[in-house]
Amino acid sequence: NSASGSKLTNPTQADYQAVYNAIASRLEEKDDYDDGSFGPVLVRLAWHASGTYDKETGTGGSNGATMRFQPESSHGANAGLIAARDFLDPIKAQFPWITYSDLWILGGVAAIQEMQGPIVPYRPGRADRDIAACTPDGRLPDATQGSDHLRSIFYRMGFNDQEIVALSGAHALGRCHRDRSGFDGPWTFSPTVMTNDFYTLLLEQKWDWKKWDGPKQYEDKSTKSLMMLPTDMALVQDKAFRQHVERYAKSNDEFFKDFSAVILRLFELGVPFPAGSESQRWILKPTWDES
Ligand code: CCH
Repeated sequence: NSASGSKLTNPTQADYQAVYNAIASRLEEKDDYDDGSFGPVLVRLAWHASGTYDKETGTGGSNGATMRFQPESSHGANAGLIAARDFLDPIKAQFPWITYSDLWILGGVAAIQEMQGPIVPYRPGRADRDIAACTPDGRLPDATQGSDHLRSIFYRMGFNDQEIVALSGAHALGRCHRDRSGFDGPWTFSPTVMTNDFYTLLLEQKWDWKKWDGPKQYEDKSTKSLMMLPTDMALVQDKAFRQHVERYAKSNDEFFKDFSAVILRLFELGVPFPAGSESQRWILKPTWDES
C-alpha cells in the first residue's frame, strides 16, 4: 500500500492519520515504561525539538530534528530523550516517507491527544537538516532558575507571560528522573493523563524544600510524593504569572483551549510553511473518539 512506501510523493491527511494510529497503538502496547506510558517523554521530545528556536536569527525550532546528532543529543537538557527517539524509530521504519522532524512533532500531538488532552491541529512540512543546523547548548530552560530566566528563554521564542504559564501546564505529565535531570518525582498523581492538576496542586498544596542530596526542588508537605522545580514555583511567586495559574486552576476548559493554541505555535516555530497553509492544519482523530 502506498502509505507505507518509501516514495510516497504527496502524502495526504489519511496517510498522516495512519502514522498517528501507529504511534497510538505503540503507546498502548508499550505500557511497561515509567508510569505506564511513553506519552510524557514523547511530549518532551517534541518540546525540546521546538524550544531551541530563536526569533532573532530564525535558527533552531522543529524544522530539522537536529537532536539526532551530537552535540545536540548530549546537551544536558536532552538527557533521556533517546527513549522517545528510539520509541519512534520503528514508526519511521514503517513509514519511511515521513521526515523525522514531522514525526517527532506528530509524536507529541498523538501523545497529548491519547493522554486525553486537547485536540492539537497538525500540519506537516518540516524538513530534516544535517549536523550543521545543530543549535548551541543553553537554549532550553534551566530548572534551577527563576522568572527572569523563564522570560528570557521564552521571549526569545516569541512567547508572552500567559503563554509561558499555559505551556508549563504540560508538567501535569510525566516525571523527573535522577539519572536524567538529577531531579526526582512526578508533579501530579496522574502523570499519564492531561489535566490542569499542575496548577491546582501548585496553589493548593503546601510546598517545602526537599531535604536531600540532590538538586534543590520542592516537595508537597502532605504526601511528600510530588515535586515542583524552582522554575515551576516561580509561576506562583511572580504576580504576572500567578494570575494565569489561578485562571487555569479554575478552568480546565480554559487551560485546554490556551494550551492547544500555544503548543501548536511552539510545534511550528522555525518551519517555513507555504503562505496561506494555516487553513491546511488537520485534526487527526484520537483513538478514543468514536464519532
Ligand atoms: Fe519540562 N521538564 N520543563 N516542560 N517536561 C522535565 C520533564 C518534562 C523544565 C524542566 C524539566 C516544559 C517546560 C519546562 C515536560 C514538558 C514541558 C524535567 C525532568 C525537567 C528538569 C526531565 C527528566 O529528569 O526526565 C523547565 C525548567 C521548563 C521551563 O519552562 C514545557 C514548556 C513542556 C511542554 C510543553 C514533560 C512532558 C516532562 C516529563 C518527561 C518524562 O520523561 O516524563
